[in-house]
Amino acid sequence: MQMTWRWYGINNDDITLDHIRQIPGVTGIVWSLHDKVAGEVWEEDRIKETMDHIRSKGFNGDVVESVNIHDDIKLGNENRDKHIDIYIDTIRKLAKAGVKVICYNFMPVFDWTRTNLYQELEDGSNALYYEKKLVEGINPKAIADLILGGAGGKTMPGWEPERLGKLEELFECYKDVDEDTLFENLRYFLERIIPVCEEVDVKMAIHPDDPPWPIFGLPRIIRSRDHIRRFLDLVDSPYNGLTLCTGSLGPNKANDIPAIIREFGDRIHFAHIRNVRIYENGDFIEVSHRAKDGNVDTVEVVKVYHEMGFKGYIRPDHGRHLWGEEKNCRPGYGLYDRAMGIMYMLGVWDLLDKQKEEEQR
Ligand code: DNO
Ligand code: MN
Repeated sequence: MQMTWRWYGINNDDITLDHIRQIPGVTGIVWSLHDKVAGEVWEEDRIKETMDHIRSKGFNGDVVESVNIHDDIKLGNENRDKHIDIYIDTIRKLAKAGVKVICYNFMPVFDWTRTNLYQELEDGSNALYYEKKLVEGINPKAIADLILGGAGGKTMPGWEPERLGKLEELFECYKDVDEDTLFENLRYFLERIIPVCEEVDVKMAIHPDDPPWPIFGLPRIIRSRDHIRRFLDLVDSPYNGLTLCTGSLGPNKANDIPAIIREFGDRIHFAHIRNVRIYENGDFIEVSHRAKDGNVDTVEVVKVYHEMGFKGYIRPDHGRHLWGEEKNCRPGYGLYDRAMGIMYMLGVWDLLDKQKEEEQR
């Protein structure tokens, strides 16, 4: 296992690499060029500048999250090949710079969706919250306004104001795209990119849909054990793999996450770990990484990774906002709760290492 931290880039993150150096056990920085919208070319010098900066602080920059996919690819329209060519160009450039894993998602229109970015918890901290009824009752534009308004101008991956300005048009384009069509469009994309990934040794790692159910009538196809199986079978190559995000699969109690990790372990290249608390009415809130605080058995999750000798990358995913970060930090990406999450995971991991050593003696 290699512990990593998601960082938003030079001059784009209040949390610097010097801060991150002080968190025990972190060896890698998960990065992206966050000003790039889906379909834009990534320049080699920008990639090099970021990689050099990351390496100068003693980290590796092996994982990029994300290179976003243009809607023309998800829609499977006549412009898709042009956008796939650009995607391949980015894969090649990232490989040249030493990147090993690319995380992406295939959610139409919206990336992760929440109704309140700063919902207060009983301890006075706050966190990302999803109110099921609200999403069922309002239109997509209202959600987009709510999220972009709440973020106070900070870049948030998947929520690019440029793209979301054209929501109505986008929804119109997706009106005939159902689950099967979306799977076919994903297959087309993978069949073109995976041979390149095999050639340049870059592993693709799809991120599950968040929340793990369809919203606003849009299909969502990476959200359960069966969906993941179908996805992996589209192109049966180790380079076609997963980002296994416990917080994204977590809000659906039917998802047995430890069992999913056991089953698909050899195709997991990147593990996102976080916890969610699910309420009876289907609402959920993001809580600390501690297993007892929510519905995801994070201890069991770490245990399964340990048992299988997981060699991939792990990062704490979203955390709560605390100790002055409330309403100030990039939603889900404060310093303190994620740092505590790392210590929690490493605590479990180190104990398991010790037990294993003792068994072998
Ligand atoms: C939440 C985050 C996601 C992720 C993208 C990857 O769980 O990990 O927003 O960054 O979906 O494309
Ligand atoms: Mn995640």
